Amino acid sequence: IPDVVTVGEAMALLMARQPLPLAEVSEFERATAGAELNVAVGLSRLGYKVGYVSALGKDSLGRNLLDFMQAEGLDLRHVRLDQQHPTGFMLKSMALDGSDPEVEYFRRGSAASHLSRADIPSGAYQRARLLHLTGISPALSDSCRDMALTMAAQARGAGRMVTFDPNLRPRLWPTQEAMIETVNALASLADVVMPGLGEGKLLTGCGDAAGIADFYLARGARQVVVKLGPQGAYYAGPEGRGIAPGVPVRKVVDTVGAGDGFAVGVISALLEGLPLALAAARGNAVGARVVQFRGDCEGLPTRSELGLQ
Ligand code: KDG
Repeated sequence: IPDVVTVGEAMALLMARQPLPLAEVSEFERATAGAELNVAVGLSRLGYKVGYVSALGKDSLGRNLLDFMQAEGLDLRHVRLDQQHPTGFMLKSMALDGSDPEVEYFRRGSAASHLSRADIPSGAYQRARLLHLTGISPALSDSCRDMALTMAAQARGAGRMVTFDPNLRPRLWPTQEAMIETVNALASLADVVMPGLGEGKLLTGCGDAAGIADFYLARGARQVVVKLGPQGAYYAGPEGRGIAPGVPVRKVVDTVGAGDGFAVGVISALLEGLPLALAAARGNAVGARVVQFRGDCEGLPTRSELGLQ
């Protein structure tokens, strides 16, 4: 039985080696991407058994991802190989000043976008302690949205912990209204909701972190952590509220993946029974490490790199 189950799209990532607009870059470095995959990898590096549910095309990008996921020790029993549809990929620019890089997706019609309710694992996966979801998979297609909502409702109904990162990707949604509606529907099925401050404002209409936390607590969340970037995170739950201060970083190399690193820190700490304040602090520590690496998941630490037993 895995400790954690997550579902999402794994993508090949081509990272620019030159600080130019993507259309002018001639050299790329190959890596991997996918918000839930990053979380899966991070939790696996911290010693957890993670079941990753996904679909890959039967192509070289899919084989490369499978090798990577195997090397990271993920449980891949429920990664389906799709004969008909390709593995998605994305390009990422090199940002030299710590700003968010330019990202371009090639994922429409991908194998993972064809995931559906029929891919929901039964058996051991239904007994995992925790299900982690983001707002990306439900954006991929109607069948993916149905799958994510069904998995969340099942896990919640069975009393398993559900963690949720809205991870808003407006360009994957037909309209902003559809995005807000589905993401908030998923959030209301989660025990722990972890929006960024900007995302939280857009999703709730509230102007500050405390208001965002109140919004989700009133809709069924037990704990809310709002990411404040370099300022750290605001947390609210039954044990109280407060700010876990940000961890200073010498140089921000690439911001992408910081939120996933944050989720890794929070989830691992909650699995260890730590209070939310310490979980948010660990989230900050992992996020701060991830922004110092170019890849989306290269900076995810092992236990000893994080100073843990
Ligand atoms: O959170 C990091 C992700 O943005 C990245 O790895 C790719 O899943 C991804 C997406 O859809 O943006």
